[in-house]
Amino acid sequence: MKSLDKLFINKIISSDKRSIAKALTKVENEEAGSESLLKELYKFTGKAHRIGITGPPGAGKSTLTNCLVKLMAGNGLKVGVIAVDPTSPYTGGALLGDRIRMQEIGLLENVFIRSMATRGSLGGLCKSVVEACDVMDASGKDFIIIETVGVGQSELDIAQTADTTIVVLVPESGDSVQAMKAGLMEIADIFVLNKSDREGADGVAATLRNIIHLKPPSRYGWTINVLKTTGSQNKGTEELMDEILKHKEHLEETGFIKIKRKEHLTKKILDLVNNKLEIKFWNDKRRKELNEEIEFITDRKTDPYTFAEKIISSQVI
Ligand SMILES: Nc1nc2c(ncn2[C@@H]2O[C@H](COP(=O)(O)OP(=O)(O)O)[C@@H](O)[C@H]2O)c(=O)[nH]1
Ligand SMILES: [Mg+2]
Repeated sequence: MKSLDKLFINKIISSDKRSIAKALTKVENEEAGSESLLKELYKFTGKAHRIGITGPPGAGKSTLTNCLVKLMAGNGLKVGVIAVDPTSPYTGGALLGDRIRMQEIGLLENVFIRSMATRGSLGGLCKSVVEACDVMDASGKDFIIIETVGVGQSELDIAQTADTTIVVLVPESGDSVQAMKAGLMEIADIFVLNKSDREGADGVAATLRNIIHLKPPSRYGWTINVLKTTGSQNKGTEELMDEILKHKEHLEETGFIKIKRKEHLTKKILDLVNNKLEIKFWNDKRRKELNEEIEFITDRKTDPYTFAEKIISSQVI
């Protein structure tokens, strides 16, 4: 490794904000050398506890993140935030007041905030988010919060890197049913019913508790709780912090943290290999072959299955 690279690595692991920012940009844009950087950083990762916060747009994820970050930083903890949300206050999508409030926390000494755009493929985004987490992890963060807007597959994928996943819902009708449909029930370690200042909050919380009660017990021996918060008034957020710490301790005491992380890493390696194979496989020659044959396939002169088998077994390099 070049001495310049070594210096860069050292700066990242000693939590130098400018170097972290530079590393994140490198990784996000898949610049040359980003993979060797990640290779070097890997041995410094694994110390941060990763928290995923997901839920519908406007549920209060950023507001709650803001509260949690303040609590953590107030206790001398180092925190990284990754916001994957086009309407995130970090990226300027939200109301001005919210935006200013959120940017404040980025100025705190031990806090690093990064927003990531939802451009490109979801798979690509997921890879970037996990890699950004690794960079922050290596930089010595105690906690990393990943905020994702819960509308599709992305939050399910991103749950694959989180140690603790929080699903945020609001007392609007149909929300809990929606959450069940979207598969959010499967990934939640903690349910938060935010905007509890609104009417009907108790009823929805009770419904959620009933739904959870019907579920088979979690593989990790953990009981999911439903917490009520009013993020905009900083209410219930200390209880949420306590619940996160309780979940962290539970995973550590039972050894499930290692199992969970092994599963995450297995998934990551499968994705990595699939991705590399795909890029290698679809070289110019094979793409050309596909472009040529698509005509015949469309005209029913041959079928996609025969073509797929043929191209896989062909020796084109
Ligand atoms: N009434 C009420 N409003 C809230 C609460 N929490 C957040 N908000 C507001 O809801 C809006 C969306 O919040 P935000 O955190 O940006 O939601 P996100 O899209 O999930 O990140 C903002 O205007 C917040 O001020 C709450 O507990 N009660
Ligand atoms: Mg947000």
